[in-house]
Amino acid sequence: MGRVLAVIIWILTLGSVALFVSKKWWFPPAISEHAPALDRQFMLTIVIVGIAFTAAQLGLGWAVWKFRDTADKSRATYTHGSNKLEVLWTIVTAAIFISLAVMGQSVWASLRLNNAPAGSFQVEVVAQQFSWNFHYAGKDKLFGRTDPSLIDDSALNFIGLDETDANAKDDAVTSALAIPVNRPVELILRSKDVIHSFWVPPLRFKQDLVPGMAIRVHFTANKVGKYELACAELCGQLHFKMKSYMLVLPEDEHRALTQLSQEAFQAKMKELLDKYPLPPNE
Ligand SMILES: [Cu+2]
Repeated sequence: MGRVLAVIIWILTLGSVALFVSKKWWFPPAISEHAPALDRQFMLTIVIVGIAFTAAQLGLGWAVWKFRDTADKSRATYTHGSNKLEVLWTIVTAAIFISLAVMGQSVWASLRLNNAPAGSFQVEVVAQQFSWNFHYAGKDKLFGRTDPSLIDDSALNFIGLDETDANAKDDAVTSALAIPVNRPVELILRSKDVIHSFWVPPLRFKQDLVPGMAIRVHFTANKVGKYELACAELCGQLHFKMKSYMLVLPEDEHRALTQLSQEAFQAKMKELLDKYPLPPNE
């Protein structure tokens, strides 16, 4: 029985490693400037923990095999273990994990803690149960005033835009996100109710939206196309319906779109969403 268990442990271990090595289920191709650095970091982490996992599980199988029940009825010996070894592997593990965290932190922080580059295209994102609102500043590049007391979902004023504000005249609010290619984009993320999470897997970008906060993040998408955008936070019963699309458009097509006022913007957006197909593997 001990031998069978050992072999099962080894098969399970090698089988799970094979799933990763084969890359049968893997990330979609990346579409952002920071993605290669993030993917490298991910790869480094998974290789290191993969080696540790494999070694530990093969060792477990070896122990199960070696110390299995046999005809030998002699008493087992008690050992307290080795303090030296315990200190050693704790230090080695801590050093590896702290180094990985420090290395990964630089990419993460560069998109969140630094200001967005000058000339970034700004979009205000307002999440709610269970939809996305993207607020564009329009021709004047100034966002119209918003006020929570003006929020009226039945009148389709999901973000409480003050229509009497001059800056709001050319603003547009849509349920899908349109950004320019190869130009930094700054999102200002807010939530009306609970915590949501903005997630576009090919962008390698995920960020929570927290009620009461305006979280600024930035990134640069470098491949034109249509991509799925999901809420990655279980935010309520209809969480599964909280999905939309992100369009990454050529600069001129994007400029033409953002010059349009609300109704024309909506119509054009619909047209563009039909024009661009999803990447084949999605
Ligand atoms: Cu959500």
